[in-house]
Amino acid sequence: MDRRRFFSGAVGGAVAAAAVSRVALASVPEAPAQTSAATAPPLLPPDGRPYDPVVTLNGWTLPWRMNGSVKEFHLVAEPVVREMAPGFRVNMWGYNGQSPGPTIEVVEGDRVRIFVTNRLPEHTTVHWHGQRLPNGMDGVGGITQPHIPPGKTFVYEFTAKRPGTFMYHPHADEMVQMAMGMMGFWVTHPKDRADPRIARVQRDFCFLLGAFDVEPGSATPKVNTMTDFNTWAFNSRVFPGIDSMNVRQGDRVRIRVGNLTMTNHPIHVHGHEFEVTGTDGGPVPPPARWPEVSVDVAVGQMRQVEFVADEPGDWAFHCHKSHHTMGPMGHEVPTMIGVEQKDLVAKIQKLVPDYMVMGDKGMADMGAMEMPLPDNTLPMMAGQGPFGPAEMGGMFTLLKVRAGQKPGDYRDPGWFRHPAGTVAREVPDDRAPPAPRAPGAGAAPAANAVQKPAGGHHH
Ligand SMILES: [Cu+2]
Repeated sequence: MDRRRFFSGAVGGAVAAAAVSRVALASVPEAPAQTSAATAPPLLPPDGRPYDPVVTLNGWTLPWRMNGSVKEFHLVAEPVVREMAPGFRVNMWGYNGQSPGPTIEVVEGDRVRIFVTNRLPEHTTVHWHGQRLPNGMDGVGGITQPHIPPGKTFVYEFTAKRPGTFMYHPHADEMVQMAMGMMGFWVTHPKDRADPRIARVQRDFCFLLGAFDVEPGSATPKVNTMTDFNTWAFNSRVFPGIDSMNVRQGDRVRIRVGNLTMTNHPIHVHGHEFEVTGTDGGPVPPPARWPEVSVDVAVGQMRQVEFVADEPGDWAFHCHKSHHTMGPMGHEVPTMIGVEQKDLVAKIQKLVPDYMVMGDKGMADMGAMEMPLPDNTLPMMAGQGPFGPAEMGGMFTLLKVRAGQKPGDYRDPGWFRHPAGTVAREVPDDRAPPAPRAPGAGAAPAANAVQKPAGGHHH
């Protein structure tokens, strides 16, 4: 019930950005903050040059103030509590009330001034990843600028020279600050809306890939982790807490993904082929594009993919590393497929009371099982679909394509209603053709032999 309400209320709900700080210095614009993890509707530009705004998955766009011809933004680096999924709250560092920070949207050629206030317990900087700018605005602490001490406000100013997909993040105590969630998205829209390299699209989604090491039962990421991350996120949310991308059938859809984790993520779409139309270096020239259904987003990269959403349905959209679509789990769990463990478990639990076993028929059991979990931890595989448990977590969401979705409507349309006869279904044994086996194949292991014994295949 909670999840349903969360999904359906995510986009339609009020996401008014409240001004939480009246900065003493009159020349510094207010710093809006956002406390809801719902996907905010696109921020239609109230002034400045026109553009087609993006939608940040479980995030929002930072409002600005025009000062003469300069767009002024105010970021506040600060500790935040991010609800990574309903009931799972994590202490992070972020910007303006959230991790990741708000998306910054500007237009090619805009003069941009960004005030950055540091409310962290240690110094920080902001690096504008991918931008052409004066060297002293590049945000590398100690190299191109002094660090921003706690309590101080610095200002960055440059012209957004080229259109494309960018990110921002600290270049100060980087491993800790990024492990704590400090990152944000930046989109520079083309000045010329008829730019032949950049199609106009009906839906333009963006999010950052994130990895955290949150010990089950705790609420603060470990910051010295280098490889053993256990919580894989789109915009610091994990499935089933990630909103679906809801589009109208026939829409041209753009999805922009940035990777600030420490490993690569093959991002995969079901039911459609996409083209990479832009990278961290800018638009890909149209003759250099090719269709595919997965694109690897390496560390520090951004990729933007586009396709026409012409197949109605609820299509999975996820990282294809299968352990990145799972919630936290122990790293030392042995494979138990095929192992009879009835008696073993009781014996081990006498020695190790918390001992949990991986299922002897795979791990699908665990999606349905109510296991005792520490407080503030996600089930390892969660999410309920219309046909049962989804056995997914982490970097997973849905692309929902509907003929009836209105232009500009981002609300969740609910589960897809499959036309009669179009869902995989059970058939009686005698309706199935014979199942040939590879010549010389051995007998199936006992644990897999759930069906009637095949017979005649023992050599
Ligand atoms: Cu991944």
